[in-house]
Amino acid sequence: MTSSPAQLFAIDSLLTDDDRDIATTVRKLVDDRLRPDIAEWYESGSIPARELAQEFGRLGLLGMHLTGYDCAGASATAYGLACLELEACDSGLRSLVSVQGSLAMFAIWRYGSEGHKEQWLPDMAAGQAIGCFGLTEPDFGSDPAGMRTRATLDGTDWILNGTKMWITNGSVADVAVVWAQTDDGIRGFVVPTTTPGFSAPAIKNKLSLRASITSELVLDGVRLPADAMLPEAKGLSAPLSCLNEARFGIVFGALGAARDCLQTTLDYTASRQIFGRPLAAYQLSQAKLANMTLELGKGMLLALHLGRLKDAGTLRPEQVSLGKLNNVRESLSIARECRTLLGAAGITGEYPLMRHANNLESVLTYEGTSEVHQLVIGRALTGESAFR
Ligand code: TGC
Ligand code: FAD
Repeated sequence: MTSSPAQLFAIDSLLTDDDRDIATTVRKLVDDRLRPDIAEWYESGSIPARELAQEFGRLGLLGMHLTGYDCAGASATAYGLACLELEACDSGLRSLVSVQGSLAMFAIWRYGSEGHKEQWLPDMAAGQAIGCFGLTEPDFGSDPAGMRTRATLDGTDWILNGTKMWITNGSVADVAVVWAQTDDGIRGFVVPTTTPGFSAPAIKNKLSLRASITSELVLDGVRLPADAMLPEAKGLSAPLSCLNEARFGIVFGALGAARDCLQTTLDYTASRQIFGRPLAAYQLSQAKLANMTLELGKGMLLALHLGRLKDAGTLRPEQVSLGKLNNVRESLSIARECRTLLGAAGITGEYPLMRHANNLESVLTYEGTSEVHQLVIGRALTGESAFR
């Protein structure tokens, strides 16, 4: 008799019935609807984003941890588990859901006016409207405080000028949450993407996260009414608080990619005959499998702990950094180690290992690079800020 990594850690015993039901439902969607097509989407570098958003919306996955405005109001842990199941298929699919729910919808839900919420949130929850979140600029990624995009007043209208870079969902978005400097510090704006002066050229030639749309946002004299500004978002802490939400989803999500790699490798090594015996029967293979199982299980315990803290309302940003740093780093390491066990077969698109590993390179970088999270943790430990 064999045990899966999750069974060895008795992960199921830590989940509520609701958590388990949500994970099972998303896993079924992944197996029935997404897994059959993902290799093709990745290879062609295109996804049916609108169709997928509507499908995710029907399941209540968009803004699923938010309340009201047709959002599902699920627990943070359930949201994390949904991210994990989606990322077990591909990080790009989890990205679509993260950016929609944790970044664009959360920004409007937390900082928007009642009008913004009513206009956008129900359609976004249903996947009828797609959102993106423009914080990063070509010269300001880790250091968004330096952003150059500027909003100036012309009478009561706002005029936005600038460029945002690496923006997930940009080219398919109906609404962009754009962060800009004003005379009053950094503020957020709700920008319908049909506004004259707004364009979102897609970024091509990505070798990572190919099943995800990444774009530039060009704001060339975009004129917006006074009420386009998010009234409650004042200063950099507003966009950074949105990042906490998306980073939390990644803490779980990355483990989905790792689980898929490890399961693929357990199956492969059981059937691959080498020197007359299954590859799984060699001590070196088992040492790798045991080490990877330990890291996956420890990552899962950490994710569930952070999920319970978030549900209790006590989760701190530096604790999210602990989870993002550890779980993405270890998942990437698992994906690479699994690749070695498949030998040459591991480099093909027949197996998901290189796809996950390539995707996790982006996940390691976006939502705060590993180095940024080390510095956040370092600051919490020492009281010394080493960013500048
Ligand atoms: P700092 O002085 O530390 O903070 C400025 C103000 O913000 C507050 N704050 C936070 N608030 C909420 N949550 C957090 N995590 C916060 N971190 C800081 C802070 O208390 C302060 O408030 P106040 O009231 O005193 O003004 O700011 P800093 O300029 O020194 O920067 C700190 C640093 C480097 C940690 C921050 O800039 C950072 O996190 N940089 C990384 C940028 C990043 O992660 N960008 C992600 C863009 S979105 C994305 O990648 C989407 S990918 C999505 C996908 O496809 O899945
Ligand atoms: P840089 O900030 O230039 O960093 C380069 C290197 O310097 C990194 O290794 C970094 O860790 C290191 N470094 C930075 N600061 C320090 C320091 N103080 N000390 C030591 N080392 C340091 N952004 C959005 O706003 N919205 C999105 O939807 C979005 N989606 C993305 C999708 C993809 C596929 C990718 C790849 C990125 C996306 N991003 C998005 C941008 C992402 O958040 C940035 O790439 C990330 O914040 C890092 O910024 P950068 O690429 O400019 O790297």
